[in-house]
Amino acid sequence: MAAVFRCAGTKKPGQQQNLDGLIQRKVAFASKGYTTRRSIGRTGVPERRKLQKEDKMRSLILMAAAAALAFAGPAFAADHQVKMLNKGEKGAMVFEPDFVQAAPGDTVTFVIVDKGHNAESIKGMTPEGGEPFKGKINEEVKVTLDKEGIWGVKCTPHYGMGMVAVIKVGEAAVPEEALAVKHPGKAKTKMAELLAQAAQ
Ligand SMILES: [Cu+2]
Repeated sequence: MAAVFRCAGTKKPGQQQNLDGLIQRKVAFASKGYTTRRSIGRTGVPERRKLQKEDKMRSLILMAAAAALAFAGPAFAADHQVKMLNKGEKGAMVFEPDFVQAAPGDTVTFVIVDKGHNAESIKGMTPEGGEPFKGKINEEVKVTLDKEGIWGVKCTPHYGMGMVAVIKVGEAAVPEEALAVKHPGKAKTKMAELLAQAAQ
């Protein structure tokens, strides 16, 4: 309010009235919660709408920036979907894809597409501290990959037919223990290929 008195001496009576009116409008705006950071023109309502619009725009921009930060951050976890199929690009009885590169904190979901499959972690092929899992036949399994390392996964009834998959979490090396695991039938060569891929 100090400005009012400072200006008053230099204003003619009419101008003083205008100034008083302006102050009153500012006070009215302030009491309604509107900003008084900038001068408010004679046309009260359109100016107020303009300010509201600008405030809305500002908060939208802030929200967009916050969302962009959240998505760009390393904490954003992905869900990798692995289909269980009777026939896939690589032949009969397959996980597709059969190799997944994941980041710690990601999840992998074994999706039921065809009946008669399951997803089970292979003994000796789990990251240190990783919780082994075993889905029932026709059960969708979602696993949280919170530990870096290598997961070997099999479909129990089709293990010997080579229905296996490897999930690599982070930049882990393939441990000797995982390389030493014995696999039946076609899973033997299939797993050797997948572990070679994981070692790259
Ligand atoms: Cu299967």
